Amino acid sequence: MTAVNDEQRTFGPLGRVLVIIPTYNEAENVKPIVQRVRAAVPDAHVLVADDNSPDGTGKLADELAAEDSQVHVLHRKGKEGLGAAYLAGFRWGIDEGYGVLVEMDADGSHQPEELPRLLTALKSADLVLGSRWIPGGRVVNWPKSREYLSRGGSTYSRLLLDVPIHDVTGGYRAFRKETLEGLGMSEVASAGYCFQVDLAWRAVKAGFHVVEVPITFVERERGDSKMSRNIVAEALWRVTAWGVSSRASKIVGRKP
Ligand SMILES: Nc1nc2c(ncn2[C@@H]2O[C@H](COP(=O)(O)OP(=O)(O)O)[C@@H](O)[C@H]2O)c(=O)[nH]1
Ligand SMILES: [Mg+2]
Repeated sequence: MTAVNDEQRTFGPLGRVLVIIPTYNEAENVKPIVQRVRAAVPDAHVLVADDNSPDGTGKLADELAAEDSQVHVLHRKGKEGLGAAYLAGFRWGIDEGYGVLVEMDADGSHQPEELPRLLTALKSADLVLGSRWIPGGRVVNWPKSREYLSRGGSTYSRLLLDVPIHDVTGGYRAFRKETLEGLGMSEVASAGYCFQVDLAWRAVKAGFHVVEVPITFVERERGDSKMSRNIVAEALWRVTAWGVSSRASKIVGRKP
């Protein structure tokens, strides 16, 4: 799918790193996660993208930003979903001149201590995905029901969309700025977890070199998951609709 053989490709320097952490009611988690990122990758900057959390997460993030010039806060007007928060964060980061944009949950599931490995892999890739479902990847303290949903969602998306990715719903990722600029961010409408499928699929279709590296995903200890039936339903109908329409266009476009 890539225009040139990946081995022949040269990848430019990474540039400055921005770790984007979307938050909605993460008051117990925001300080520890920002501190862990700052300790694990001291050169990186952090952007907390808060959807006006009623529990005061945004104010706590402001306190962190006041003490540390490498911490920034994007205050959004209300809860609009993970996808919208990331898109706003990506735009902010690209405008501010960062070369690498990282996605990371606030709840500690994505361990900042693993970020150096993702960044190393990005030196010879356009997009790096932290993967639970390749050898070396694992989940800790996850209920079996969540594991089946995640594995099932990834397998369904992989087969239907024909993406060669094992963990396509995961949200621990590092993008080069050029990758985000080249995958048509302005057309992304997905709000919930299918946002992750959407971006990965777009990156593969655009011919970018996408690499999975194993991660250990640790279930949150504090605060509540924002996972809902609506989020699962959105992912199911959107992925199904994408799969059907891309297959239909392949059949129509096929030469006899
Ligand atoms: N800004 C923003 N962040 C969100 C929203 N929904 C979820 N998040 C954040 O996205 C991350 C992943 O959500 P989480 O509830 O842990 O999902 P789970 O790990 O699948 O159970 C966390 O940092 C949440 O605070 C939202 O609507 N807006
Ligand atoms: Mg979580």
